[in-house]
Amino acid sequence: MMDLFALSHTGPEDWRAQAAVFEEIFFVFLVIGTLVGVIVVAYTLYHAYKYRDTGKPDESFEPPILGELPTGDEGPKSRKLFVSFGLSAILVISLVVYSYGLLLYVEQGPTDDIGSDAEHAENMEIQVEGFQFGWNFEYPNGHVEQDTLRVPQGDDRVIRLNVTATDVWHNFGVTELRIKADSIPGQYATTWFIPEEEGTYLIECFELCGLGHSDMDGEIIVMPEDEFDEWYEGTMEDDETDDDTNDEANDGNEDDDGTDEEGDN
Ligand SMILES: [Cu+2]
Repeated sequence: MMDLFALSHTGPEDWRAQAAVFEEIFFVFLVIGTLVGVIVVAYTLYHAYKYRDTGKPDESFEPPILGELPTGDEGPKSRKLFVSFGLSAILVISLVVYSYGLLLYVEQGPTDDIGSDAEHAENMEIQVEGFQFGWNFEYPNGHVEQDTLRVPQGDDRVIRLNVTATDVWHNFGVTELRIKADSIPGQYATTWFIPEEEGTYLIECFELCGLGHSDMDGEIIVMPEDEFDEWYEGTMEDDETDDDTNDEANDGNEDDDGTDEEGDN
């Protein structure tokens, strides 16, 4: 079943963002729902009019008898019932199969072999960690950034997020990208997006997690690839410098402590 649907989509030309998938599902249900609604209401009104009380007895009208079961082989009335049941069943089952297929795609993402596919080596996996009250993003090179996730623009790459939390339950969501994942200590939830368009997307926490919950915002910045590369390379140097600075600072503290101890003695 999975092959029939979105998982057979292997190339970027077949990839679709979650937003596009959900918009399509919404559109299909809206159209079918409206169509069914119009038919049902029109049919009801038509019969309300056709069988209205005219004050004269209608000889041809056969009211249903209490306890009468439709058999499907006795005249047009029962056939009508079976046709409407049949059509409803076909409609509902098709919708279930259709949306289930798309949801499998949403769960799985456009491709399984992230990172191992040479053509799309620029796919990226980010570790997301929710805490009271913010988000930490760890890049493949080990660089950690708080509250801002920078990614390179490109409609042929997938950004995969591995979401967890350090303290309490949070929920990582970006409305505009239609992505959401539980952020729970000790558990990993995954979600993904395609950074199709440059821009800034608001990250919010969707699980009431404490006093600072409403300020638990962040942003995803989709930036031009070359700018991103430049920034990303810079992060490695920054991290090295940071480490050095920390080491020096620590050395300094140790010296201070030494002096204090001497003073106490
Ligand atoms: Cu939160």
